[in-house]
Amino acid sequence: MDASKDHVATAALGRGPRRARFWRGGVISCPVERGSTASLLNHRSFRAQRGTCFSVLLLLLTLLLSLTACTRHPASAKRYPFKGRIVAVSSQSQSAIIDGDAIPGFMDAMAMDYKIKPASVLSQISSGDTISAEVVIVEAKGDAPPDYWLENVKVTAHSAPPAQTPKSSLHMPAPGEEVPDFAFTNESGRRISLAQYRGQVLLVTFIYTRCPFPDFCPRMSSNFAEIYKQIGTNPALATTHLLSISFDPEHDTPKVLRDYAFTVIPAHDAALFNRWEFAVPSTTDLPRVADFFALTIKSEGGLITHNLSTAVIGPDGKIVSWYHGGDWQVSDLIRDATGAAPQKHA
Ligand SMILES: [Cu+2]
Repeated sequence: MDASKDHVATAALGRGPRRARFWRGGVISCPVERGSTASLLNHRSFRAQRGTCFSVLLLLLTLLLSLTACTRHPASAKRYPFKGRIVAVSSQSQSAIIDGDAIPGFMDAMAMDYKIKPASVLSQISSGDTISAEVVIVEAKGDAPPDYWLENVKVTAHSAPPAQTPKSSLHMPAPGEEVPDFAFTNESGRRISLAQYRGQVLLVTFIYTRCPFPDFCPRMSSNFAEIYKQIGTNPALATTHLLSISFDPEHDTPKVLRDYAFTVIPAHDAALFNRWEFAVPSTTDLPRVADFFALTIKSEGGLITHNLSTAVIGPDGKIVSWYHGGDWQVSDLIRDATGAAPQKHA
C-alpha cells in the first residue's frame, strides 16, 4: 500500500456513480448538521416570515428544515455498504485510516483516510478493529467539491491484543518514572543508549520512514522539525535533544534513517544529528521498548498498523510527560522541555 493509492481512491470517489436520489421511499435520510440548518433558515427564509401566525410558522419551519437540510447535501449522495479494518484513528482530524475491502463495481480494496460521522464514534474504535459502515459519496456540484465519509460505523470485531501483552498489563509511561536504558543504532550506524542523554532534556517520538499517512509519522517528524528549528533560537532549549525512533528495524537501516532525516530537514547538513538523532532498536529489543512506551505495532502487508507515542524525558532520565496519539502541539513539548531544563547555576 502506498500513498499514491489515496489519490487513486479519492479520484475514484470523486467520479462516483451518477445521480442517486437522497430521498428513499418518502423517508428523508439526510444527515442534518445542527446549527448549520438553523443559520440557513435565518438567512434564507425565516427573516422574511416574522410576524406570521406561530403555528403556521412552525409547520413551515418543519418543512423548510427538511428541505434546506437536503439542499446542503445535493441529491447526488450515494451510499455503499463498507467493511474494513482500522489502521489508525486521528481524533484531531476526526478521521481514521481504514484498510477497506473492495466495493464491487466501485472501488478496489485499499487503505485510505475516511472522515467519520458522527465524530463521537472515534472514541469507540481503535486500530485493529474490524468495522462495518456505510460510505457516503457526494458528487461535485457547481462550486461544491466532492466529499465522502463513513456513517453507521459498527465494530464487528475488536483487535485481539498480542498474546504476550494482555490489555490489562499495558504499561503507560508516568511522570517521574525512570526510563530503562534502551539501546539503539542511530543514523550514523553508531550504538547509542538513553543513559547517555542524562543531563539533557530528551524528546522521544516513534515513527517508521515508509509511513504514508500524513497525520501519523510524517506529522511527528514535521512537529519535531519545528522544535528542532526553535532549539537553534530559544536559549531555554539549549540542552534539548531530539530522538526519533523507528519501529521498523527490518527496513529502517541507518542509511534509510539518514536519507529520511534529510527529507525532513532538507539542508543536508550532518550538523542536524548533533541535536536530532534518528535511531532504531534491534528486532529483539523492539518489543521491550514498545511495551514501555505503550506503542502498539502490527505489520500488515508492508504497512505497519501503529499508534503514536511521544515522551519528554528529564535530565534525570525520568519521564516528565508522555503523549499518547498525535494531537500534541509543538508548544506542549516546548513548554515541557523548558520546564524540565536543568537550572543554570548563577
Ligand atoms: Cu506512521
